[in-house]
Amino acid sequence: MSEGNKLPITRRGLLGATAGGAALAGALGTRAMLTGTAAVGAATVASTTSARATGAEVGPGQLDEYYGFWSSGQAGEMRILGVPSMRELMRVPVFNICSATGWGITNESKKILTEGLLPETKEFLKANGHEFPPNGDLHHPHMSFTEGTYDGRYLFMNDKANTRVARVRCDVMKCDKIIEIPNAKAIHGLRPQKWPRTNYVFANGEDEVPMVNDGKILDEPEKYVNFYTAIDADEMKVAWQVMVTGNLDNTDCDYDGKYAFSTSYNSEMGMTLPEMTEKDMDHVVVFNIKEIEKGIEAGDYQELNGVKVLDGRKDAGNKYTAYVPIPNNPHGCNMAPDKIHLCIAGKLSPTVSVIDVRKLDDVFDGKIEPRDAVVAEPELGLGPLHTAFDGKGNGYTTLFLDSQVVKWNIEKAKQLYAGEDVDPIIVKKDVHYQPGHNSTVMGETLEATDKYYLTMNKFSKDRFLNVGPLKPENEQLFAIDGDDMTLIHDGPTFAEPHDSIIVDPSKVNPVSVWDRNDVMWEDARKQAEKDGVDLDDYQDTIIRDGNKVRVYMSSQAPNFSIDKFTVQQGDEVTVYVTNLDDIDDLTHGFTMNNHGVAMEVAPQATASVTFTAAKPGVYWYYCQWFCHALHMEMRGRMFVEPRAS
Ligand code: K7E
Ligand code: CUA
Ligand code: CA
Repeated sequence: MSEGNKLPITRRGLLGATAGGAALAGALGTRAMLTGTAAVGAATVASTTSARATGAEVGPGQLDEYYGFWSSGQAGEMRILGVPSMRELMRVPVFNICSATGWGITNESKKILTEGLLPETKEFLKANGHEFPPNGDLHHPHMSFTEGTYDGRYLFMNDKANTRVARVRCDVMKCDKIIEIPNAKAIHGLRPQKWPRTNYVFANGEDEVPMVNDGKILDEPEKYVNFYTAIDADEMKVAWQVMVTGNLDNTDCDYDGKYAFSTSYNSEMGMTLPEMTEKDMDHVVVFNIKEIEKGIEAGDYQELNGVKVLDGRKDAGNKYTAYVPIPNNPHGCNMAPDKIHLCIAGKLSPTVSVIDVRKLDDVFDGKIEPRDAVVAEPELGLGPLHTAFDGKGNGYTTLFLDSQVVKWNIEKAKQLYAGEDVDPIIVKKDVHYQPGHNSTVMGETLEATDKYYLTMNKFSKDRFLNVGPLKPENEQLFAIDGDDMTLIHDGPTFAEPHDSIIVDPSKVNPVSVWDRNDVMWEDARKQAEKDGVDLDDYQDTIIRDGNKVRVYMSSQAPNFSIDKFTVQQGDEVTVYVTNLDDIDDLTHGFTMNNHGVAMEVAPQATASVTFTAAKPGVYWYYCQWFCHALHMEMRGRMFVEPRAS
């Protein structure tokens, strides 16, 4: 080997020198090729080989065993993956603007993005040239529950960046509601109520601000507060809020409908890093749902920005909240499917604190101290962030600093806490690298399984071809149904899937074609009625209404029913497209050249978009979803006449 060909002596170099990228990919087989994990580390090669023997492989054309619903962090969308192949099946725009589907461009999506904003937010966004926030930070997607398990109706998710909560309809996999939460700032933790059903979605603000945040109080942290919010899940309206001491991070709730929980890493109410990490103990706030509902009935609240706010601060002297001391800047908050154990990850403490939720009645009755509800606190490793469960009494906790997952037994952790000489740790596995959230199949429901374990890693370091200074993150899937945890997938992901849930397909049943009566285009239907147009059975119609022009057309491969229309410079033009095709995959689109306009029109849907025809000339519109052999020909012209004046 000449000097120039010599590979540097690194793990990567050794691997490349022995096998070579392509040969290695071949050895890994089809499923690794499909998921793009051609050149991975030595540990993975061995693991993948054994995984193939477990039958976790999903061949071409085969369906996955499970749905995965993924967040995307600062990308603002929700993603749907197939598990175990980890193939990305769909992206559902929520808080982001989407070029492909027209989310944030169509009238239907703009309505959803704006109608739930607070009036003052609309005002200051306008000053920044926006109708709605153009970004979002989606951390926590969770499905609606009935009696402790997923019911396939909705997915709920938070936007930390703009203090919002969104709902996605599982029948069509589109967002139908987004609300901004008043008073609170930076909605982070989010969980739907598990029992008896998701009447509430619980969401906590992370950032502390003055109660009335109007600029009169600024750098006076002692006057800051934080809010915990319960949202009516059916109405998507805030039901109540509770003011708390300290900030809040992540939230979960029990399987009895009695309590909700939220971690606080800043019980100090510090404003700087040294202040926020000053104390050894922070806390978990326990919210007593029945007492809170009673308090509202009794009128024990103040109304703030249209929301009933109860005082649940530490010294408020009521039964709305209890504060359980927890070490040290805790983060993850995960309720075990045994209905008993709440696991709080210590983050700066190497421990997970286990709270027996059955003891909380006694805490609220003053019979025991809050800290007495802690029944185990095993030392698991450095930087514990989140815990997943297998329904077999075990927890799987991510260790951010150790770059490991630790599988441990809850019962043994309790025995250890009680003074017995047992080791609760079953196995530790390296993950690559710096894991945050994790999930198991149906793991946050009463139907938790020990099929697969997913770890969502913040860093990929040297695992993939270098793509520049911004690196992908990395996700790894393990089979956990054997004695060991076997790595079966290792693949990159774009920013930043914080969290995910893995759902049995028996719970989810999306339609393939829209129902013509869907509420999504209710406004278009009403406008059409006013214009004497029946959206379900109409002649092509162009309505002029002052300087407003409404163009109603249909699409049927490979044609728009209108191949040209004329407007005048300065007209406000609304184009309504109804897709008359009604078979799978036959989505059309409508893109108007040079107007920043594009939208998806899926089978049997109506979509509309409004723009100003500003400059005289000829403009072609076209279908941007490849629908037919003559898809390129699926286009037409808009003539913009100079305004006669
Ligand atoms: Cu741990 Cu926002 Cu759920 Cu990310 S949070 S990791
Ligand atoms: Cu219709 Cu492409
Ligand atoms: Ca702290």
